[in-house]
Amino acid sequence: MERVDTTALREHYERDGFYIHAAPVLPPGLLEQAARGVDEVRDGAYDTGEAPNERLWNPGDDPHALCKIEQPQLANHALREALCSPLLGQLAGAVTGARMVQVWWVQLLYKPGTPDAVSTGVATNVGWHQDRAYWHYWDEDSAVFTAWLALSDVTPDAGPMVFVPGSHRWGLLEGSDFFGQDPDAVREAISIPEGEAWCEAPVVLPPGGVSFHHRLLFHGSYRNVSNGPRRSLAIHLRTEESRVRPDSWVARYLDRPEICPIIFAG
Ligand SMILES: O=C(O)CCC(=O)C(=O)O
Repeated sequence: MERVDTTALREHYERDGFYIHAAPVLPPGLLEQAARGVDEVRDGAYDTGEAPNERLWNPGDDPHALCKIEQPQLANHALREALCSPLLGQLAGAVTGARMVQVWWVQLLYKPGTPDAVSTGVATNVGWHQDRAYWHYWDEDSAVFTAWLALSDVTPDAGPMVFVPGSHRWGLLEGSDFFGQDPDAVREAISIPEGEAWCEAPVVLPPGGVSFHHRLLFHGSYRNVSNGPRRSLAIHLRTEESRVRPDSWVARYLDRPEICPIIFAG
C-alpha cells in the first residue's frame, strides 16, 4: 500500500477544508466492477437482492437528468467492496487524525453528459451548499465529513465538484440549496463574511481518485458537457467524535457492517 504523509494531508484539509488524492484508491478490476455497479443500480438491477434506500431517478425518467440514489451499496456487491478500499480508509484517517472512521451514508450521483443541453433543456447542476445544513440528525459538533469517489474520468468539462477553499471556516450559513439550478442566484443568497472571498476550485479526478471535504465547506457542481456520464459515490463518514440521534433514519444502518463498514481503526 502507498505510504501516506499524514501530517501534510491533515494540514491541507484543515487549511482549505478539503484534500484531493488524484490517484486511484481502487485496483483496476474493482474500479471497473464498481463503475458497472453504478450503471446496474441506476438501471434497477440489484445483485444483492436488496433495493437502495431511496431513488430520485428511475428507469424511464429523463436520461439527461441527474440520477441520485441513496445507499446504493444495499443493492450492489462491488459498491460494498469499493467502500472497503484500505487506502480510502487510511486517507480518511489521515485527513481527520481520527482513531476510527465509519461509513454512515452513501449517495450514488450519476450526472449524464449533456453536451447539447440547450436543446435538451435539462439542468444537472448541484447547487452551492454546506453538507451540515442537511445533517440535522448528528449532534452539533459531530465530526462527519465526505469522501467523494470518482468512478469515471472527471475531466473539467464533466461537471466536477467545485470547492470554495476556506469556506469551512465561515460557520454554518443560511442559503444552502443542493437542488438550486442557478449558481449565481444561490451564491448571492449566501452572506459571505466580511473580508472573505468566494473562490472556486474544480476537483478534477481520474477514475478511482478521491476528494475529502469538511461538513461546512461550500461546494456544488456545474453541468456535465462532456460526451460521457460522470459516475461517483459521495461517501459520508464519521469519526469517533460523532453522535447520531438514535431515532433518526440514518442510525438504523450503522450496525450493518456490510453497509456501513468501519474503514479505519488507528
Ligand atoms: O456530486 C456532486 O456534484 C456534489 C456532491 C456533494 O454535494 C457531496 O458529495 O457532498
